[in-house]
Amino acid sequence: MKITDIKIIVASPGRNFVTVKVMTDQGLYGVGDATVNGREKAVVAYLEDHVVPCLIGRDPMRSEDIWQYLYKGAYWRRGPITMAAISGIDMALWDIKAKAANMPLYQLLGGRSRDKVMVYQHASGMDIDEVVEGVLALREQGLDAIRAQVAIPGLPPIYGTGTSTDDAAGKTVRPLPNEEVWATHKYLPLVPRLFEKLRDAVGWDVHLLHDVHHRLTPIEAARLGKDLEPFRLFWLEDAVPAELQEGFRLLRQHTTQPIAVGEVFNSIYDTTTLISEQLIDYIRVTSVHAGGVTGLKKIFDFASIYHVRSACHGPMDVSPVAMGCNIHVDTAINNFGIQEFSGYTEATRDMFPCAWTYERGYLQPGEAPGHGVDIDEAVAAKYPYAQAYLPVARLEDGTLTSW
Ligand code: EZ4
Ligand code: CO
Repeated sequence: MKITDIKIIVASPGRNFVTVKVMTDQGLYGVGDATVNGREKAVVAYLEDHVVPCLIGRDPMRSEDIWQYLYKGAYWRRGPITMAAISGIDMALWDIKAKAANMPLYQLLGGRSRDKVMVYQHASGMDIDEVVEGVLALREQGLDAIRAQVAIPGLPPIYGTGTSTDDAAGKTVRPLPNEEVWATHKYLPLVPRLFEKLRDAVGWDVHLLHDVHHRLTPIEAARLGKDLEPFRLFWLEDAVPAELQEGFRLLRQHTTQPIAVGEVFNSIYDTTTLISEQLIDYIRVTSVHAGGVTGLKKIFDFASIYHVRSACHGPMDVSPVAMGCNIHVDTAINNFGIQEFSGYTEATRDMFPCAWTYERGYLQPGEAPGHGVDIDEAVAAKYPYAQAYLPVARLEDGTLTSW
């Protein structure tokens, strides 16, 4: 089998997606996601100018060799743009391989290790009561795991609380980055109050999660971890900016609160200190940013020997194609933890017909050959690229800060 052509499709059914379609001389094709939210066109240029010309004529079955060719061959290695390009190609190659085998992808990864894939969804609000209502509503819908976020009283809405310019709901009201306001001293006492109320309202059978979104220093995160211990969260996510892996040592020494990180990681080398020193409990890499199916398998297999479990990042900007790959890996590995899942808009679902299914808090990969997610190019053509950015955050005095 030979690769004859690779199409890069950019479309915006409510938000931008970069989709790779690898064509072969045998009529089989594979689909991959290469989206980097807010930097989409950099990946398109990388693929079109530097990847596609090198792959025409190659054997698509050699997914490991092509992964290494693009990774080691780039010389500079890693980085979100390079790794998203590799991820998109890798997903498409695994799709072709599994279609050629006439099997769902999870069979090629070891077969089923579980009956269903547990997800968590997000509840958020402008005040604690609104979040409690949101969590109760998700409980009614069958969710066994729920992430809870609350806005800080007196400050404008921030990302993750459901009303900022670009959050999980995927609304972008203006093309340039929105500037949000952050105040740690107002946030730290608020979050334990939220979870106290939540435990009173929903009890102890449900998994509750919280995303700090990289906004704290290690000692601030340690304080929060200690304060949240009585409420037994499933995890505290992105408690500190993660490029300094050593920051997690201090946090770990101070709290038994389980720790999760990894949505901005793009290689196994971002995880080695955190995993081998057992500084975290869940690794949140995802197929589109961490090297496709091949990258996820390497990272999760490494994590498995240190009792670290998987938790693929899965908001709306991780396309249904990457979500499909995540679900197949989630189904096959032994050390699965949880899968983030925000659902998709109707336009997005029209554009990506898919075999995976969601029902009352759990996902299934489906039995279609390949990863089971396609792209309808006619639908994609109706939604051209629309410039959009993630927000930035400033302290109340105007200092730029992490978000
Ligand atoms: O901010 O995917 O856990 N989920 C998140 C996400 C990320 C976005 C960035 O593009 O924190 O909503
Ligand atoms: Co997050």
